[in-house]
Amino acid sequence: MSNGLPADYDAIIVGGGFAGLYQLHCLRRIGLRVRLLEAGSGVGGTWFWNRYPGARCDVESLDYSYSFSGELQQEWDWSERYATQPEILRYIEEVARRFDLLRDIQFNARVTEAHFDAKARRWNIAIAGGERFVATWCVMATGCLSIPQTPRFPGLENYEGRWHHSADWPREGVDFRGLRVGLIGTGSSGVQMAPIIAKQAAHLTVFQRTANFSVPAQNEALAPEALAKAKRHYGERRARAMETTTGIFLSGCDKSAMEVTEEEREKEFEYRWRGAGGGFRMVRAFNDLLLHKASNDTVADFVRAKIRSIVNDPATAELLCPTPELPFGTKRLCVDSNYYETFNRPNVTLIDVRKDPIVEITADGLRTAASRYPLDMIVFATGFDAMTGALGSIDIRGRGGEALSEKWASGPRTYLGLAVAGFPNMFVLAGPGSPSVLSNMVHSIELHADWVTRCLECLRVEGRSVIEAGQRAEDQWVAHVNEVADRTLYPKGNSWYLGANTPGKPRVFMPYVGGVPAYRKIVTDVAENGYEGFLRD
Ligand code: N01
Repeated sequence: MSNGLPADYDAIIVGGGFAGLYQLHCLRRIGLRVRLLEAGSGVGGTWFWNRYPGARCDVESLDYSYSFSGELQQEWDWSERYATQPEILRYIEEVARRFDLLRDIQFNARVTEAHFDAKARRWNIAIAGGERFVATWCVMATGCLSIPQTPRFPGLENYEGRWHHSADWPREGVDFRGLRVGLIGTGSSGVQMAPIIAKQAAHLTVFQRTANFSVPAQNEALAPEALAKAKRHYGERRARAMETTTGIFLSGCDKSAMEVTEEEREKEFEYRWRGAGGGFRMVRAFNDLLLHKASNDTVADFVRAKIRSIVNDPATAELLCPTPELPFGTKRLCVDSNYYETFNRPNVTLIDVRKDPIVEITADGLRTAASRYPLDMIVFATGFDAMTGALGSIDIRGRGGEALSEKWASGPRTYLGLAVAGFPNMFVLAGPGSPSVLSNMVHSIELHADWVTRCLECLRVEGRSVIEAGQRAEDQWVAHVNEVADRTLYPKGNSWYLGANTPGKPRVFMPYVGGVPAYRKIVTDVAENGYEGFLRD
């Protein structure tokens, strides 16, 4: 803005994680002038911020990686089945370097405002500090889990120890040695962290409000021969993954849990728990675990029996067992390495804060309704304002000044999860209304970024400069997203998929549960039919 005017681009991309980086690469390839604005001081998005001990992906590295470049795919060597945060961050940094992306990225640039000027047909965008940009296209690659949530316990400001949130972890790391550490939250982040903190801290107290299901990752080093073999068949692996509901290469069983004998069921669950590589394979043990309660109960009972067999103290084991009100897998399944075993350590205590809620943070620790817990450090693994939080943190205004936050006051409304009626020329990548967090995010990101790129190319060829989701198409899509979710057990779990973890948030199932192949066909058909449901000018 050296001449006082906003910097002018064809496209602004907000966010420098997996989605934003690939979108930048694609849009540059079709010759657009693009600026990517990133709030952090480096690339990586979620993998930049979530540096807590034990952070690793719950999707296997060979799948949770870009497929667009055969060379990258062949030349990058993953060291473990489930990559750690540092390794994923190194990978993303390598992608930025290899494709020369950094020159178009502005770091420490938190977007605060994006207003559409209908007359000029352009987006006016501002970042914290006041710098302004204008662009024809605005792509929101802001992530689904990028606004951390720290509960507003009274007294936190007077706490004399140190506290950290899992998603805003100090870059220099944290030394737990000799400390009495309190960990609040037992979702994926808490479950990954607890075993590692327990090994270092003098004492770890885990404050659990809801027990969730966790299955072992069965993580292991990827031996060079295994990696070489996987790479020889990478194309096949990707193709098979794309035909699964989640876009992840995992073998599934095509039978109902009710079709087989109890012995066969146990054998299948045991195999997936132990032998087959752990993780989300358990969800694929039968084809109706997330559809029918009776089938779901069988896997829920299996995991509860495992917890009771691992945890020595019966009262602690019971407390770790999810209650029947939470169907297995309806809250995101946790994938762990030695989580339940951690509660057999003499320096670990589990506290039920559902029964005895946290009432305040004191200068020297934490107080529940019935007890006091002196703590040198508190770790919040309390999650995110998921899926809509990042967009909600930007003042986004569409045609006529309508605020996105108002339009979404009763839950997010999109057409295909890609665009919003009333907000022309804005695209959302892998957000609400698309398979997103229920799928291999990297696959869904590539699908969306490719779709947006092709769309902008078509518009250019046709000499158009505006595209907007039609209201009717959006209404029909929202109804479809809800209807498909209601056919499953998902809405029965009080999860962040529903916004249930954020006080005051409307209870709406946000991701599209219809599966990756069905979704890909829908968005491809829409494009091939001349962007059916969109208005173009
Ligand atoms: O957050 P969460 P997360 N008092 O929302 C508790 C991805 N991820 O950061 O269930 C007491 O799941 C809350 O309790 P409750 C993954 O998609 C992936 O762990 O609301 N407790 C819950 O136990 C994941 O699902 C990976 O009753 C409070 C916990 O905090 C998503 O990120 C790793 C509380 C929050 O769990 C989010 O995971 C990490 C309060 N006031 C994350 N408020 C992998 O790839 C909240 N809690 C493996």
